[in-house]
Amino acid sequence: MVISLNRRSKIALTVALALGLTACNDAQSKTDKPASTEAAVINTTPNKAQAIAFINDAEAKMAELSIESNRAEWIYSNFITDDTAALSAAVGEKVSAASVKFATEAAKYANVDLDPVNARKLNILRSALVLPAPLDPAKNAELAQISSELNGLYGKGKYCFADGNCMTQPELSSLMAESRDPVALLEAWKGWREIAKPMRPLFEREVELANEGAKDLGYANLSELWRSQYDMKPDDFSQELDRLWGQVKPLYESLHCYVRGELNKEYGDNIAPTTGPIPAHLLGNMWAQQWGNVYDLVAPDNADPGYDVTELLAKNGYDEHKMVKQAEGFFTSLGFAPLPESFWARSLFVQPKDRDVVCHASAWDLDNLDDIRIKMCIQKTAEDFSVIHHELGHNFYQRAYKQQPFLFKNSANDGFHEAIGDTIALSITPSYLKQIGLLEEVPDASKDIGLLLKQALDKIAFLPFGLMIDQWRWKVFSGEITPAQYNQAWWDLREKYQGIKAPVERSEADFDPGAKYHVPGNVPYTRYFLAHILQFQFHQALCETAGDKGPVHRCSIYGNQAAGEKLNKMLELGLSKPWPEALKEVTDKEAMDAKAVLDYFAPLKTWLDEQNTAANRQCGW
Ligand code: X8Z
Ligand code: ZN
Repeated sequence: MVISLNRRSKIALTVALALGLTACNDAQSKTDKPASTEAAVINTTPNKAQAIAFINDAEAKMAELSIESNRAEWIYSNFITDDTAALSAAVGEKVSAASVKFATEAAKYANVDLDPVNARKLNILRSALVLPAPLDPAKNAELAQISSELNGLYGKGKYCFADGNCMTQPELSSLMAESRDPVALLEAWKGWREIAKPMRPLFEREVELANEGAKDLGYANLSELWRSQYDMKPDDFSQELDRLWGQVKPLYESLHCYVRGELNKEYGDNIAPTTGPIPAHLLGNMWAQQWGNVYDLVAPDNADPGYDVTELLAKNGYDEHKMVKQAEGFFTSLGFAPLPESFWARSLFVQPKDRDVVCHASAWDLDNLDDIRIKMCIQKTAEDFSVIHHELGHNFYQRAYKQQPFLFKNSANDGFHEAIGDTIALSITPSYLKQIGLLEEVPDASKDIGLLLKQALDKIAFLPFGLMIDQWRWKVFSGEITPAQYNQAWWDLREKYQGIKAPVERSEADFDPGAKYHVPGNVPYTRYFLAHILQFQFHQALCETAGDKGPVHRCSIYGNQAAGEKLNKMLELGLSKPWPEALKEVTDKEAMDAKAVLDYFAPLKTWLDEQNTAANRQCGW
């Protein structure tokens, strides 16, 4: 997977060894000196050579361990059984012990004056952990086991309806997307959340152990550690998020107001009232995180573009493989090399009928070189066509930075990794669909509001969701939210940020956060909020590079090699530079800025406000 240091893979071995040798020779010459007062001082105060030797050794060991870990995790996620869970836990324990050992040791060199590359690597060794185990080996083993078990509980999750029909997560998600029957929607919504109840004690213990691990490493708690991974102070990062959210909040509120009003027309006052938070089961998505699936319910009367990508895919005989091939074609049109044969042979595209797999889409880099793959239970829908681009964005990023040393084989910050495929998917415009033969006629400019509304239902609706998950987790980690308040605090934040409420009463017997993959999976979520800002910055800048003169929501960079080159310049940096420098490669700016989001949706914002005023809607909740 692309997720963290604990879940990555092996380095270009030659690079690691070369670095390791240089440092080893250097360190060797120091220790070979006859004992003297000077040598004694060197022994107690670590010097530069010792620090570099440590970094190189740690980097090589982590690189090696990552291959073993990736293989075990790949097999576990593709074949969930008690045995593969045990193997996953065992390797997790090894990786965790090594990364905690190196992170602890790295602290010893904190005051050594190092060159920027090694200083950065040292910092990565110290802080790039998402599930730090306590130093106590028994607790490390316990944490690894809990982590595997939580993943398995999510992957194996099913809900069986009264008629005996059992559904997995992708099947329940399709129902949530397609059904307009509030009773069926409610049952699927409630049913899926049953799978999370048994996670609660495990999650509580996981938090306890990982917090202890974070403290062992010198952080106040796991929240501080997670927020330390953005080339700035943790509290400054929190403020940065507030700033970005402040920029987009008025747009979200206009959208919320409009959608709530339209849902009321469909479902009536009892099910979808015109005031207060929107019931979470009516928005076309299991978590009410993206609302594009209810576009048909809220589409503008005169500005609907008149096509549906799901239908176009079906009409043109697209199966799962063809959908991925088409997405690959976008990347190659920008100048990226095609995916290797092994990608096609080893990826999982279709949900197997005969076994439990983790269906949540992911991209993997098994050997940190060329063995890239995706694992996804693809549905033949517009939504999953986008998700495929998202996943391939990870794979093309991984391949672009494969020449970097292991510790820099990652994105500039985690939001960048999540933004690349989405940036490409923003170029799936009507003219692109025409170019690839899916669409016959490009709708004229009078249909722009429809196009923008569809996009906003996914991208703008997502923003507060992308933010609130870690607002909840950070408070859980810091102890501000206690286990007795897990579910109530979750819904308080859902209401505060999203203006969404549970459709039925919930209690502390429920554990609704566990019904979202990234909570049992321990994947930080703020990355997706950042990605939803960054992708608009990237898209705007790349369209400019491509010389596109039209409105940015009509721009597609398909086939533009200059845009591809610029993008690649940023991607190949990996994590070797602070993220503002990487950002500058594409955007010429060093700050994240939601202005690009506001520019993109400017005509829609005006239209939404007009609609809300005309309908005399009381916005807010
Ligand atoms: O988890 C994902 C990707 C894999 S990194 C499919 N996403 C978030 C989600 O599904 O909740 C992409 C958008 C947000
Ligand atoms: Zn992703």
